[in-house]
Amino acid sequence: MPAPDLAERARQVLRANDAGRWTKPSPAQYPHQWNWDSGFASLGWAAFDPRRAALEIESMLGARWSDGMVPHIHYDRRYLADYFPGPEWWPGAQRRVAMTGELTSGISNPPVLALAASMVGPRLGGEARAFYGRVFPALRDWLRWFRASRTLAGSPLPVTVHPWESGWDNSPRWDFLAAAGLKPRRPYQRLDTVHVGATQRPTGKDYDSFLALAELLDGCDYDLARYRERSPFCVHDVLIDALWHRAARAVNRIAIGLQESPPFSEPELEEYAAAFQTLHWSEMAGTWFDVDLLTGRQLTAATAAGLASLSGGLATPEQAERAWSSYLETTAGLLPVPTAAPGPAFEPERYWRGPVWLIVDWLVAEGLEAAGLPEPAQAVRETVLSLAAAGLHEYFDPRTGAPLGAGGFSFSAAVVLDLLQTKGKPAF
Ligand code: 9WN
Repeated sequence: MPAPDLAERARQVLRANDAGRWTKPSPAQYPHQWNWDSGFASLGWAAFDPRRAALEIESMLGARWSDGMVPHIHYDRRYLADYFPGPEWWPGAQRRVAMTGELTSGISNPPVLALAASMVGPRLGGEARAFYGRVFPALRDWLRWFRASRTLAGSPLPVTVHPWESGWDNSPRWDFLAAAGLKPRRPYQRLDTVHVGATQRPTGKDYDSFLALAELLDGCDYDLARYRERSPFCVHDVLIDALWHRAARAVNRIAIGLQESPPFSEPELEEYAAAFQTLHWSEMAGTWFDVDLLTGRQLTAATAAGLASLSGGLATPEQAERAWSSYLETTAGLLPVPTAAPGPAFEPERYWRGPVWLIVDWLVAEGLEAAGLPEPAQAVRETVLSLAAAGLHEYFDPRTGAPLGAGGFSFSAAVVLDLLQTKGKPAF
């Protein structure tokens, strides 16, 4: 499909999903504002309406908690009946919002939003400084929250407490959770299989675990130490950890442009980067893995999370080369980059268990480029554009490229728009 036609289709998706101050991820399936979705969506808006991009970021930050946390869902009161689970599954969250009346979930998301702010700013021309001035304090406080409220003694890396927080809900990365056999106390009715076939969604067992963890977290009043004692799910998520580093560097650059002192010192970032490598890199496998805090072991499911973590800008060129070529080998014959590699856990049509997600490809391409591998980065970007031509869906079958999941998907459209235009310079 010619680039101008694809760009127009992508713009139409964002316009159709525009809820005013934020963008619904998809018209029917996800009617609220999601944190990392808004980060990606802002990159798409920035390609043709930079002020709307700025609003996307600011509206997400408007849902922050008073301790700095920026939640993964910012509920839209108009559509509460259309999505499950609603804010009633996170009652404690509603007491913690900085702005009275906002409704949110009780967990966070990969900090793409901070990185996106540094990419949107340059598109705002003379309005960039004012935009950075408005978003800087909330972005800084959010990143500090990861360090203040989500670390345990002995490591500077944040702890992830829920598969929804990772954004990779039912990935084989989190299959160990099933063994705990969690069930929520309350009965519930899913709505996600109304618009998308059940074979493409998480299973009933997955939902039991997701909801039981939400109850557990809320029951612990979102206190990490208490939650850790009771929960089977406490991990160092390789992608969140990597993106925190990239986001912190972006926020430091924003601070410098505003003539403020950078909130994250060089020694702090260096200590963080060293901890990331020690904890997540596997010399044997040649990639980065998540770590289960309960056992202290790496979770070695063969997924694209390690490759996506290249987007944190923490890899040496040799590591990036190894991680890329080994994943290519294990996923030979499939379109790049399947979220999980063939093996017992691989399900090419089910959500995060194999399909290609364009946002993951975008992150992988960013990371390959940052690690000095522009050719594979370009190949991944071309795959994004050719998959998108088949429909701007939520995810794609890695065998055939067939579009799957919800249609008219904002973050898929957004990364396409970003790739079709010349890159903005980072911050100022
Ligand atoms: C739960 C909105 C979100 C994405 C996630 C994706 C999916 C929600 C769901 O949709 O999760 O947060 O209901 O399945 O897994 O990455 O942010 O697009």
